[in-house]
Amino acid sequence: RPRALSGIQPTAGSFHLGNYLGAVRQYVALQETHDAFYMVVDLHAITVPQDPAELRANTRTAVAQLLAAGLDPDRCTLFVQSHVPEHAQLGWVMNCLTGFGEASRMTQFKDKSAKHGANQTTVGLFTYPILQVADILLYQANAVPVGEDQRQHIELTRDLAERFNTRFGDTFTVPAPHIVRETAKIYDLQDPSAKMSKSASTAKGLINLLDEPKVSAKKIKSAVTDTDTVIRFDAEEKPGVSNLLTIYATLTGTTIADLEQKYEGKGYGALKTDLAEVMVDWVTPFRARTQEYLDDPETLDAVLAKGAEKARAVAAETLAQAYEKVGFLPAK
Ligand code: AQP
Repeated sequence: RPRALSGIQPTAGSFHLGNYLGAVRQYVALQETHDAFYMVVDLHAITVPQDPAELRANTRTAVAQLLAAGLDPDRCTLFVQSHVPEHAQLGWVMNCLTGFGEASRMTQFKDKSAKHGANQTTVGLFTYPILQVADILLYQANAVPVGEDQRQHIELTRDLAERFNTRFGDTFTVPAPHIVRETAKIYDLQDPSAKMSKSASTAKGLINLLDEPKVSAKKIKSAVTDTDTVIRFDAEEKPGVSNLLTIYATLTGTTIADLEQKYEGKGYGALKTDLAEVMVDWVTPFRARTQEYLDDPETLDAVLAKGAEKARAVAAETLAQAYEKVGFLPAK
């Protein structure tokens, strides 16, 4: 089986709809076809200021949501990044292989550092894509399910894997991004030209999966569309309506063409009312399942202990090879 690897941050208490449709849904699908490793990337979460107690709670909530979304610990390896120290260890090696200019070209860093300001921007935020390279290469992953915003980081991963292999001999699998075009970028409900994002979206533009269902329904109903009245998919001319159609089709397993037909001659109000209902029907059981996992900390801890053990077995082997290749003296 090919390997898949991906990670999700525990920075907010709740995943948002973009995280789910762009990434987590693909995690669930790939556990059927791949030897899949998924982790909650707490090391990445401290690249911006964090409250320790909140980080611990959010890490648990992230794991509970991944389970609620359909990850099955018997079919994939689910773990917390900091439980596998090899990430930080290989991260250092990768830091030493990356050009400063190369790292400076990461657009996500440019956006985030501009937002935080020079004094609030840590070196950790700068090198976070390089730690992500180590995250992926440790597992010799073939496929990395992510949203469009991560494409550049996967390119960096490929470059560094190839660079290491060329310089030191074949060591790492060169991974490919697994980006599902239709849902690769879910847009802000209030600004359909921007990505739905936990840090950049306004509260009304962002659907948090763990919010009260009626709050999410209201956000759908007040989504920005356009002054036209026809319901059809056109990402250029009608980004707001197209975003709603994408969300609707994906959550219900229908096609956009079917939806266009269903809403022929109907107004935006009808589409929004129905999608709001779809949203409520989806988030209600999702929230309940998440809560069930949170209410059972022993099971959750057992899942993570088993996941960390499985992950470490793979990560330790890769790290040992990489350490040997770069010339570190083996510890006796
Ligand atoms: N709007 C989106 N559409 C599709 N996929 C998305 N992802 C994020 N936003 C969208 C994907 O979700 C996965 C987890 O992302 P993360 O843990 O790195 O979270 P993030 O990138 O911090 O989420 P945000 O909201 O994008 O945070 P900020 O605002 O801080 O940048 C990734 O695979 C990502 O592609």
